[in-house]
Amino acid sequence: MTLKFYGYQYSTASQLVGVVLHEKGIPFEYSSIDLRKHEHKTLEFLARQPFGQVPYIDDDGFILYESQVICRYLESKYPNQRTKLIPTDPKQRALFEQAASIEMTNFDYYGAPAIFEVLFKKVDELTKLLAAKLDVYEQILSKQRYLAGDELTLADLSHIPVGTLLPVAGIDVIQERPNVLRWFNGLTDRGSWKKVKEGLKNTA
Ligand SMILES: N[C@@H](CCC(=O)N[C@@H](CS)C(=O)NCC(=O)O)C(=O)O
Repeated sequence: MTLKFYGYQYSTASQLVGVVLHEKGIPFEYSSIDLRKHEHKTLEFLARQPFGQVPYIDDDGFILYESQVICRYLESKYPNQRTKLIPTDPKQRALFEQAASIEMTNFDYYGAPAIFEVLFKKVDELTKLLAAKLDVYEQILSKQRYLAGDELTLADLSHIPVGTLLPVAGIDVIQERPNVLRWFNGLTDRGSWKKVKEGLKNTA
């Protein structure tokens, strides 16, 4: 069955998925979700993408969201089709991961909020958006111990540094949600975090 792609023309995350679909030459059926008409907040949409965001794909019943994850999935499903986007050689792969991390933490991290601020000029908006996302975390963590299931993964640990700074900045989005708080306290109680908090130093 043809892959179904749900996105919005002016959504940067949808644009990236579109670029990758074209690079890989993967045929797709596109459905426009008009954010101005709040089509991404309907119950039908939320049943497929609980964060109420575009894009997501439906690959023969397999629903997937998060643009970077969709792109990685498409590459791993069609590794030899048209443009190769993720190297398999270990060193080349590590350099790719390094570049991907730089994009997320050094480029998108500053660029996206700057654009948002200039275009919408809503200072409180980011906090409101974060709170709405943590409502979904609260639902997820009411059913499982960690974000990817009942086992700890890197995805959980990745939340620790920024998560500990939120209350310092007066943003109490974690403390207000019992399951998120239970999960987060479990992470910050770990010896690894305590050691980092005490100070990074040689262990060898
Ligand atoms: N991390 C997500 C972000 C998706 C995202 O922020 N989508 C925006 C459009 S670019 C959206 O749907 N915004 C509407 C909303 O958050 O309510 C991804 O990469 O797919």
